Amino acid sequence: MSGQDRDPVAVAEAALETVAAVAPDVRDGLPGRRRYLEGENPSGEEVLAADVYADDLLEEALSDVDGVGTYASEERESAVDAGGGGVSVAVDPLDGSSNLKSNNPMGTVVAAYDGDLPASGRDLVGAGFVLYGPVTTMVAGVGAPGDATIREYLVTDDGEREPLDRVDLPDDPTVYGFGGRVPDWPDDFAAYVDEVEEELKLRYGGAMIADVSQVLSYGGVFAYPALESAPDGKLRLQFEGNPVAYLVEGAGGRSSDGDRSLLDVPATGIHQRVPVHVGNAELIERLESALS
Ligand code: FDP
Repeated sequence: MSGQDRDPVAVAEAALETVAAVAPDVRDGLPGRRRYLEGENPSGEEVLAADVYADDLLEEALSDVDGVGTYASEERESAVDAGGGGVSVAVDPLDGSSNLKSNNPMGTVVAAYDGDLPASGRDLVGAGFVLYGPVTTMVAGVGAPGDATIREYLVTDDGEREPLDRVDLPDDPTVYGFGGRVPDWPDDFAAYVDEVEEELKLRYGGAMIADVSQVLSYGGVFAYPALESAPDGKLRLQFEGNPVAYLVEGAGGRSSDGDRSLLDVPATGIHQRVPVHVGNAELIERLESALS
């Protein structure tokens, strides 16, 4: 059986295991790579030496996974052909890397799509993230969206995954975190925030994956919304919006671009941006009403 014929869910599982295996090397490489390099990534952001280092490690390891046909990353303009066909992996090698300067948490995000990129979130066959916090953990699931059980793992120093608990959003939400400058928020979003801050407490750390992890742990809502200056927001659908939607929806929550599940947003480009809102279903329903 050629790699291209391998069960896409098995390929996604192997890709997630590979990301966990590389995570200790990514983490170990951070201390000496906190400086910015010249130039920008395809989204026009500054690039740290650590971004490039993590991207190179992940490209090499994931391209070797039997059944992975394409590797795409936030740090590269175009996808890399890893044999063609099969599963496409889309990776944010260091999500929240501007936190490296202040030594706050960051993550690695991976999305495995059964098909060519750009792909719909409905084509996901697995997704996960590594969180480089006080402890290195992974939150991940495989299968079609809605079928996946989302689980947290401890990532050992050897890059092995030790299963911890199943991840289910707590029913009683407590935290919120919203990106973007307050004067840049559209009025309807700002009105929603006024309501939410009466009920929940602010937790915003500036790395999507760390902020989403707080929502998964405590319940609540995370958003990087549409801004007056950037109607599509900041985050990218293929690398951030879709995998986070897959995980939060799999944990019993909801995702939205303001109107519909992020998984239903048509894919138009590898680096396309999208407003991201994820969290407890009731909070996302209220958000959609506020923005309609
Ligand atoms: P970063 O630019 O540090 O990589 O992916 C982009 C991202 O971080 C997200 O992880 C994070 O949620 C957001 O940008 C933070 O943006 P702000 O600095 O505007 O808060």
